[in-house]
Amino acid sequence: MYAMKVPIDIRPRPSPPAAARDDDRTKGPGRDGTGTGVIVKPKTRTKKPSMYKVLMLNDDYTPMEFVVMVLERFFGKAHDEATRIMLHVHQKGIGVCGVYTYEVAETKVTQTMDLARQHQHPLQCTLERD
Ligand code: TYC
Repeated sequence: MYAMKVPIDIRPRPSPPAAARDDDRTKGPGRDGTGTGVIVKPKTRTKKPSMYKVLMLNDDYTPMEFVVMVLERFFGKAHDEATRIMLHVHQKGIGVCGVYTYEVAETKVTQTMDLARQHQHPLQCTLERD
């Protein structure tokens, strides 16, 4: 009896090529199990958000310049456009400052009402589903 050292390969075996494995490359939409594929248009699950008008109401006391300043500061209007909207509200009683998603519209209403209150102006601003 005698002992003899025999070399053995202890390296990890390489895994089979990805395409030969039975994984999800052969399953699902556009897969037919042959390893060939067709291009499938992905389902688009996008929903347009509801939009909301921010309305401004006329009153007898809020200064015109204050309303113009609010439209410039919170609604991003240029001076001429802000003046046009303010005059429309002054003459018709109500007007649209802009149309936004709910949270943006709500923020603009709050900013406007807070600043008006700080200056003790009765300016009113509200939301309406577009
Ligand atoms: N009517 C106001 C005035 O004569 C001006 C004004 C315009 C007030 C628009 C509010 O939303 C408003 N001073």
